[in-house]
Order: sequence, then C-alpha cells, then structure tokens
Amino acid sequence: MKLSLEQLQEYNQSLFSSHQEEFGFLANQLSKEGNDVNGLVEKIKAFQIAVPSWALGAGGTRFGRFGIGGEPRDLEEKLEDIGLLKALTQKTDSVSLHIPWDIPSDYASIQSKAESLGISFDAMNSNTFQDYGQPHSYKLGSLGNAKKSVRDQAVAHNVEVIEIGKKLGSKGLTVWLADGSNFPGQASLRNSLHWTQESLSEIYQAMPEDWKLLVEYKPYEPNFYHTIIPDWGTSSLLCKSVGDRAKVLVDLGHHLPNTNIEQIVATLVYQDMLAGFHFNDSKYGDDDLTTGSIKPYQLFLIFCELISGSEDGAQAWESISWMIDASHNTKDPLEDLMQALEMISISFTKALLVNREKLTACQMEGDVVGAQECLQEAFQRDVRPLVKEARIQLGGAADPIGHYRKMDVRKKLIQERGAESRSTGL
Ligand code: LRH
Ligand code: MN
Ligand code: MN
Repeated sequence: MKLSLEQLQEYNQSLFSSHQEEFGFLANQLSKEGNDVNGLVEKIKAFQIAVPSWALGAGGTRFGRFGIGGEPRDLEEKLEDIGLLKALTQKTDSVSLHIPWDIPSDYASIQSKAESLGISFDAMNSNTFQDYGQPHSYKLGSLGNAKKSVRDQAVAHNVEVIEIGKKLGSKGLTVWLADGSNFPGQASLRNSLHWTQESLSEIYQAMPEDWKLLVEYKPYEPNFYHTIIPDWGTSSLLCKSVGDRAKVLVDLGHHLPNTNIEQIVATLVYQDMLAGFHFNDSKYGDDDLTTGSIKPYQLFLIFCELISGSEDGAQAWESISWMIDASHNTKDPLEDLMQALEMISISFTKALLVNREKLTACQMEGDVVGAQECLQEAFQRDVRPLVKEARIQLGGAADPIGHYRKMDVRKKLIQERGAESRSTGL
C-alpha cells in the first residue's frame, strides 16, 4: 500500500499551528543561548538510520509467536514497509538485508522497487547460526568450527552474501557469530579463536576495496558457556588482525547488565575502530526492545561520545553505520520502528545541545556538579519540536504514528496480505 501525499499534507496542516507555536518557542530559546537552530535542523535531517529486513514482522520468543497480520511476505513487500516508514518519518532511507532470509529472486525488480521508494542497501548480514539445508550443520559452530569443511562452507556463504550485496550496491558485510560452546571442555577456547581469525581473514580478502566488515560481539546466547567473540575487545583484536576496513559493531543488547556502553563507544572511537550500531534496548539481555524505551539516558550518553569523538577528529561521523536491530513480540512492528527512529533522533538532538566547552571546563576544573548539570541541561530538554520540524521540512508526517493509525495502515496491510502472512526473520 502507498500513503496519499495529499492526505499526509492535510493531516500536517491540522497540526501545523500548534507545532509552529512549540517550535517557535524552542527555537527562540535555543537561539538566545547561542545555538544555530537552522544548523541543528539540517543535522537532524541528514541523520538517517537503516531498518533491518527482519524486524518488519512479529518476532516472538522461543515460547511462542503472535502474528500481527499483514506482515510482508517477500523482499518487495519488506521494501514497501520501509517505504511507508520513510514517507512517515523521513528518518530511514536504507535497508539491511539478512541472507538467506532475503535472497532476491529478481535483482532488476528489487532494484527498481528500491529506487522508486528512495531506499538503498545498507550492510548485508550473513547467517551461519541456523541450518537451512546446507551440507554441513552449524550446530557446533561455523567460522570457528573444529572441522575445516564446516569453516570453508561458512566462509563460502559469507562470500556469496558479498556477491549478492555487490549486485545491490551495498558497501558492507556484518558478521555475527553464534559460535561458542555450551559446556567446559566442549571446544578449545584458543583454537576456536584462531580458526575464527583465519575465516574472517578469508572473508575480508573477498570484500571489494570500498567495503567494510562489521564484526558484532555478544557475551552469550545461543551458546551459554563461551562465545568466541564475546566482547568489543575480542572483536577489535580480530578486526585489527584482518585489515583496517574491519571494525567493531556495537549492538546495544549484546552486553552484560550494567555494562558502561558509552565507555566502550568512547574507547572504540578513540581508536577509529567503531563500525556502527545495532540500536535496540534491553532490561536483561539481548531483549531487542524498542530503542530508548528502557535506558534513554544511556542512549543520550552514547551520542555525546559519538559527537565529541567526531568533533575532536577521533573518528569521522560519516564512517559510522546506523542500524536498528529489534524484535517485536507485542507491538505492531511498524509502530515500534517509528518509536525507535524517534527516540534515536531525540537522543542525537539532545546530545547536539550539550555545551561541550562548558563541560570540558568543568572536567578540567574538577567541577563534578557542574559537569552533571551540563549534561542534564541538554538531556532534560524537550527537543521534540526540533525533530518534528526536521521531519516536516523533509515532507514527513508531523505525527507519524498518529497518521499511520488515522490511515488504518495495518488494517489495509492485513486486507492486502492476509491475517496469517508471516515475514522471514527472527
Ligand atoms: C544476534 C543479532 C545479529 C543477527 C540478528 C538477527 O543476536 O543481533 O545482529 O544478525 O540478531
Ligand atoms: Mn545485532
Ligand atoms: Mn542480538
């Protein structure tokens, strides 16, 4: 389904005067404080986040899955859903594909569909954590498996994903390894790391020169004793050993509780080793909840590190990839993604407002209270009118979820695709 532009504009018109009032008030305040409001709006407009193809349907848990209805049945319909998100939020213009869930059956038609919707192909994701009819099983690992034949097969799969990505114009490969062991003694900790390094190196060699390798880490699940790449340090070590276009991908859910993720981000940025993000939120583990729904302050602090890192010349903003990686059990996935895109934009905007000169002065003088006040001043501010203004200027909806509901989009998708339609993915 496609949204009518006239209806969207009509809807925006009905909200326009209250937005004008709110935006005018905030813009005035910010200008008085010495901020360049137009500059801020332009930065918000330019910040775009990729949506994962696997987050457009109901994910469920291992205990059950409750279909949402109207889920995209193939890659074209996934692109259509991202097109809807783009039209409403103007916050996403690319998709991150997962192979084999999204193997295009017809490249020309996928490309023309993507083009017509203004969507490009972000980093590709390989999958060696499931069996899908290939000769060797990944039950006991893939790139770090003790058997060379299994490792070769897993490397070949990644090379195939690169080939698919090349045809679509992608510029990156994300590797997440489920490899590890469930019990002490099951695997050689050192050898499995070494084999993983060798396999990653082969994959790296198969990448075009203008591609980057994004290497995820995760402390546990699906293996519960040891994971070969459990943390950013191991990921960084492997990346450094394979080549300078290999960098560490931070998935916010892939940390033990209470980990200081902003510090990890700062350390990676310090070394120019941050590949990008998988945004989500978590209370306990890899919960894949809506970004910013549980720990909005953490998200803000992460953006503070990213902005200061790029302004200080540690790592260029443009070198970082931005992606969501979420799973939906109870919410309509499209509504959930709209909430995530909004929360990411809000956190980014708040971090832009931090008075960095003042903060640095407080740090240098040992003014602990002053430093905290500095962060709180930006974090506590309601920046939604700024984010809304950026969205309206790009032609998006003043209130994306409001318009989505008013237009009965899910109901129409169910009519079009059926109540039982099921999307591929987790
Ligand atoms: C692993 C992970 C990884 C996968 C995705 C489906 O937990 O975060 O990024 O590719 O989930
Ligand atoms: Mn992830
Ligand atoms: Mn995950």
